[in-house]
Amino acid sequence: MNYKNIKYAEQNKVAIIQLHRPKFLNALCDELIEELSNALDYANSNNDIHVVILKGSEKAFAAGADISEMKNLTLLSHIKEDFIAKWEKISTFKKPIIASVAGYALGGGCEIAMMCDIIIAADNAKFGQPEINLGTIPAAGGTQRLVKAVGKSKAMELVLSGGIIDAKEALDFGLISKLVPLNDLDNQTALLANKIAKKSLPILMLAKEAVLKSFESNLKEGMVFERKLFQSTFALEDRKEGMEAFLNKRPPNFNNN
Ligand code: DAK
Repeated sequence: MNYKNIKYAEQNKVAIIQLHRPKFLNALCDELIEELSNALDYANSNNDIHVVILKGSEKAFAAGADISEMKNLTLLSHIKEDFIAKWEKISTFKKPIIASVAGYALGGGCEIAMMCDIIIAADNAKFGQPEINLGTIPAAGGTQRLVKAVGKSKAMELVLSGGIIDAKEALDFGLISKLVPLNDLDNQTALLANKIAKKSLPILMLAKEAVLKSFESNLKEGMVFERKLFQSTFALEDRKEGMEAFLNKRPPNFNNN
């Protein structure tokens, strides 16, 4: 695969996608988003891949959408082309995806991190939705997912002031699941990814789908959905294997079916 703005690698059952536009702090230009979308399609179609890690550089996960491209957009261009579709490839990706964040995760950068299932951040990470400073507002979930992650008051503070929070504050508010030293970020992300990658792929996908449902449904609907997915695990060999392995005091040998 010949990418210009990202790097793609596979290690065991984990795909690592690195945003790689260092001169522009990984600003998310159209071409980068297109490549990211293609890489996710590839990781999705490869049955050996169970987990994806999305990372940037030490200085920037991504400093947002590319402002030099964005400045030329018009209402008409937005109406004619729905730019969000390619961005949403991340939020609709069915396998687990971990954002490994160092440095700036601003605007669209913060939004794509929030589209991922888990965010692990280095101690130099900085999160924010500074679109207000550009005379616009977040457009890839920054007013929606952020509220769910950190609550209304903190989300309002960030969206209305364009302020930036550090990794410690992001951890305190529940935006990230883990804060690690910068020099340990890759290692800690890989440890978690490898742990998840050992599980049954179809069961992982069902578990992810069930958790995501909570964003869109009330508790009662979510519980019904969860129960249906729970029941459907009983049609899979891996459910049988998991329980038999426990009862026979041995590790499970999942075959992803
Ligand atoms: N776009 C384009 N270039 C960027 C950039 C960005 N977002 N961020 C940084 N750069 C470029 C800088 O212009 C500079 O380029 P040169 O001058 O060297 O040519 C280079 O990267 C290095 O940046 P700085 O010199 O500024 O580096 P500093 O360390 O001094 O500052 C910074 C780092 C991150 C604080 C600063 O670069 C900064 O404030 N960047 C902009 C952050 C920002 O405002 N981000 C939000 C962008 S709006 C949508 C989906 C999503 C979105 C919109 C629509 N649809 C699907 C419809 C999202 C919108 C946004 O993200």
